Amino acid sequence: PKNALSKHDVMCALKRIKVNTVTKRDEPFARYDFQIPEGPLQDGTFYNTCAVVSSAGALLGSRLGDFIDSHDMVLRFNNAPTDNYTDDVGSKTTFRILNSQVVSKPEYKFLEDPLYKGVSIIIWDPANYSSTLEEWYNHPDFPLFPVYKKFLEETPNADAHLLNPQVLWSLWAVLQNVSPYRLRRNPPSSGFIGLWFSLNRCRRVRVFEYVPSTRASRRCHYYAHRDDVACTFGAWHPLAQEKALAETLRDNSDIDTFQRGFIDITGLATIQC
Ligand code: NCC
Repeated sequence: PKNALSKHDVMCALKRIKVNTVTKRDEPFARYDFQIPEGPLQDGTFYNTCAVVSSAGALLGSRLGDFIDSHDMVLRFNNAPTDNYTDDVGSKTTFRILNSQVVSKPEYKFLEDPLYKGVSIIIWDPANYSSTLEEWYNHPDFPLFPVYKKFLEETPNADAHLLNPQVLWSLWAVLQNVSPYRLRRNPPSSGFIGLWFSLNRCRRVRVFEYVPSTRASRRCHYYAHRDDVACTFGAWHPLAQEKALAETLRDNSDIDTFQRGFIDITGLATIQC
């Protein structure tokens, strides 16, 4: 059976996928003089405890803010705010993972909004399965590259990197390998990218309202009124598969998971493969 991978196998599969971001020496980015910072994200800092805060509506009323802020690193997604929601989601942000819509669509004001200043940023956009960086540059899903270039030029000490799109398909392959049925070839959600990134950088990772707790509702985001169950269970992203996999990796109690609303996963550094 295809779903016979052990937890250890899955951890090792995730560990084999390296945090690969575009460098200023990669073409075509070198030729167009993108001011991509030299070092790895946050200079490669390794953290003790990390909080990955999903944007799920179920965070509303959770009062998990202080607990989230007690982590050494806090990772958030897209335009998810903390102002006005700190009781439930905390106020600290170390990283943001952004999809290319948030970078490129004027409504998100990526260049102006203080939400994107003073934090480290990982940007992703899906290239075709076997595209080169050159092909990706010419045919991104959303027109992120000119905006990213401008951000690097306008933001002193920007720590903003592009995830190599190959990583997305490597992550997708892990999801496919644990799935008993065939997945559509759509990239994982920002949430799964954040989970994988944190497992690489942290001794312990807590992921908030990714595996839905008893607070789960039809509400999409904690910060907006819109109802849409697809946000929690997936439509385009293989979200249900991501969450099923994440649930198998947890080593905390059912009370934590389903009442308090977080899963706890050991980082990849100590896993022997
Ligand atoms: O909604 P989104 O994700 O920004 O949420 C971030 C991550 O939190 C997890 N999540 C969210 C809502 C929910 N009810 N349950 C959850 O578990 C998911 O893991 C999700 O990845 C994205 O992944 O980038 C996504 O972005 C939005 C949207 O582009 C941004 O919010 C900007 O407005 C996508 N929605 C649309 O394109 C309409 C969404 O599909 C995925």
